[in-house]
Amino acid sequence: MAGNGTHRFRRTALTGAVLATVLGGGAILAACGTGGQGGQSGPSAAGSGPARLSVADSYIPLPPAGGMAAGYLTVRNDGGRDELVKVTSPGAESVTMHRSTPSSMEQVDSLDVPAHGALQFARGGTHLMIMGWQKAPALGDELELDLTFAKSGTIAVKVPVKELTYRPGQS
Ligand SMILES: [Cu+2]
Repeated sequence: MAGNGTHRFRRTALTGAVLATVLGGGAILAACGTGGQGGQSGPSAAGSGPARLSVADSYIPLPPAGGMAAGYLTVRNDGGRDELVKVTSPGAESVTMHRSTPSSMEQVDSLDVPAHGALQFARGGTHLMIMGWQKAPALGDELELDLTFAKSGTIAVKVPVKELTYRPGQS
């Protein structure tokens, strides 16, 4: 019974919204900004649902002299927004998130995973810095990275060590 009432109310609200659009485009944006009118906005808005994450194209180019290595991967998201807040590895002392700037790079504390989008690490852009390897990396090794997200918890991925010149899409 209550459900029916809600449905009917929604339909009425929608009709009103369409009418407002026809009458003047600005009205809708203004309504979104204030929020909460009639108790119908908020939780069901696009992009606010749970994040649905998967990790693809992960690799670590073999560092020339062991020691410090970079790591790259793509976090895909078929749901609402999330945030990568920490990366650790059982096989390395420290993993940090870096962003390249035109002249150098800077460490960042978190990285946005946009709703229905992707967080992409790539050469010359956002990357991981992996230091203090327990065992010097070699071609064909895999390093576990534990990616912790603000909402989705921790996702563990096994990242392969590839040739220094490797790019995703090559084998
Ligand atoms: Cu860096």
